[in-house]
Order: sequence, then C-alpha cells, then structure tokens
Amino acid sequence: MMKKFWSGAILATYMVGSQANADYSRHEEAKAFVDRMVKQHKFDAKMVESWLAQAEKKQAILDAISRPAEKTKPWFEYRKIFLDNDRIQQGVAFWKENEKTLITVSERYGVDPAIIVAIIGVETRYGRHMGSYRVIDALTTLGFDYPPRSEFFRKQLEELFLLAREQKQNPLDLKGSYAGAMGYGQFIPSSYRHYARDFDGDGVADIWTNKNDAIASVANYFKAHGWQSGQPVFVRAKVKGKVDESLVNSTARPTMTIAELRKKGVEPASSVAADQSASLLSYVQEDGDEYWLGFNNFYVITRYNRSQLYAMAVWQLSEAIKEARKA
Ligand SMILES: [Ca+2]
Repeated sequence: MMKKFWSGAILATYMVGSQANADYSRHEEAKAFVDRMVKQHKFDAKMVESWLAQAEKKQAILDAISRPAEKTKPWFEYRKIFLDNDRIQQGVAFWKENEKTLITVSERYGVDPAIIVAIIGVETRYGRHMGSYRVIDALTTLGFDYPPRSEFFRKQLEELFLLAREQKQNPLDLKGSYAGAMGYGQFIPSSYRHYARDFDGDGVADIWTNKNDAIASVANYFKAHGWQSGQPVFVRAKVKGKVDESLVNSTARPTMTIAELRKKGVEPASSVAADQSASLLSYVQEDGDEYWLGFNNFYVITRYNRSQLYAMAVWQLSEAIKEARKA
C-alpha cells in the first residue's frame, strides 16, 4: 500500500507503460531516493524515476541473499567449494596467461600475485561466473524489498548511478551478482568507484571484460586496505588447555601480540616475531576444531569479504596455486 501518491507516479505511467510487478518508481521510499539523487548529485529526476520504473523485483535475489554458503556450512565443507583441483589448475592457467600484468601490478601495488589470482578464482572462477543479474534489479530488489539491509543496498544503488555516469554506461546494462557485485573481482558499486583502476590507460576502468584492469583493481583494493607484501597471512596455532572463547574468531584488526597470546596458552606452530599482532581463529574440521593465527594480511582479506572462512579459502587457494605452478 502506498502511503503517499506523489507526482512522480504520473510520470511513471507514461515513461514505461504498464509494468505490472513492483514499479520501484512508485515505491514509498522512492521519492526520498530520487530527491537525494537530484539534490546531492544533480541527476535529472525523470531519468532516475525512469530507471527505477524499469528495474525489476527478482524473487531469486531475495532467496539468494538469505542463504550464503559461509553462513550455513562448516569449514570442512566450505573449503571444498573453493579448493577443488579444477579451480587450482585454472588458477595456474590464469596466472600464466596474465603473467606480465601480474608481475607489473604486483610490483606497483605491493601485493602478492597469488592473492590476486586467488581472489579472482574464488569470486568468479577467473571470470567464468561474473553474475547475470542486472545490477539495477539486484540493488532495487534488496534496497527496497529487503528490510534487514535496505539502507546498505539503497546506498549501493545511489553509487551505481554515480558509477554509470562516471563510466559513461547505461545503468540498465550493467550485470553482476545477486548482491550487485560486478566483474572479475566482484566489486559492489562503491568499491568500483573507489578502488577500480584503469591499468591499460584507455580511459575506462573496465573490470567486466578487461583482465588487466581487473587485476590492477583487486591489487589496488588490497593496497588501500593495508596489505603488507611478503608478510604472513595465517599460521597454525597450538592451544594449551581451555582457551578464552572471547579471544576466538574476531575479524576485527588483530590487536594481541604473539607474546600476549603465549601468556594465554596460544603458540604459533611455526616461527613468528613476538611483537607481531594476530587473531586466534578456529575452523571446524570433521575431527574437531583447528586453530590458526591470522595476521594483518588476514584482516585485509576480510575487508573484501567479512567471513573468516572466505579469508582462509582465499589464502589456501593462493598457496595451492603457487604449489601447483612448481609442478
Ligand atoms: Ca582500461
């Protein structure tokens, strides 16, 4: 039920004819959204209303957001999704095909090429699955019809229109995941605007079709979030006695040093400097919990995706690809 019947509704009727299912230009939150685009970003109101009217509500998107793998699977199952032999071999091939770019980008941004390759491998299987939803459908469906995160996704919708203007694209043409993530590295619109890079200098940061731009963009994201080249990501931990549960599984920036963790009965399984900060993490294996220490670079991976399972999968895939390259 619409609380207000505002003038835009009249416009909508002539703009798109009859769109029976959920015309987002008539949504009760639409007016405030359009006003913001006009006042803050100088968009044309009719243009924004027209885009909203042409967006489609997709039940599949609402279904998908309710069941991400990292929320429902224990580590020993989650890892199988990303650490299969195909993904490792495809990673070796992707590295070989893009070696020149990876070397240059890695030097320029100070990010290990294996991590860049692994991110693209986990996100889209090296560009094979970049998402076939229209980003506008994803962001309107979630921004207007998914109350738990509507504010976040409406903000991304705003960013999408800004991105489209900057990249001289039609926002109705852009494709991505059910959550509006785009291209090889699956950047949401705000990340795209802030971190995507035009590596080949043709004037467009194209992470949909240009692997060079995509590789530089992932590296730039990591650099901007504090990746430290050559520093550890994870090491296994040995835990003596009962661990204080409040110490475990924080994805905040690590603050406890190895020296402090030692006092709590936590010991790195391989040599690490005593003043290095780490987070203690547990991962559920079939035969019980496995403890790990995650360092600053672990934290940086969680800036890409907050799941600690995701961070471990990316790192283990990067290690597996490095190993397979030697073979
Ligand atoms: Ca480019």
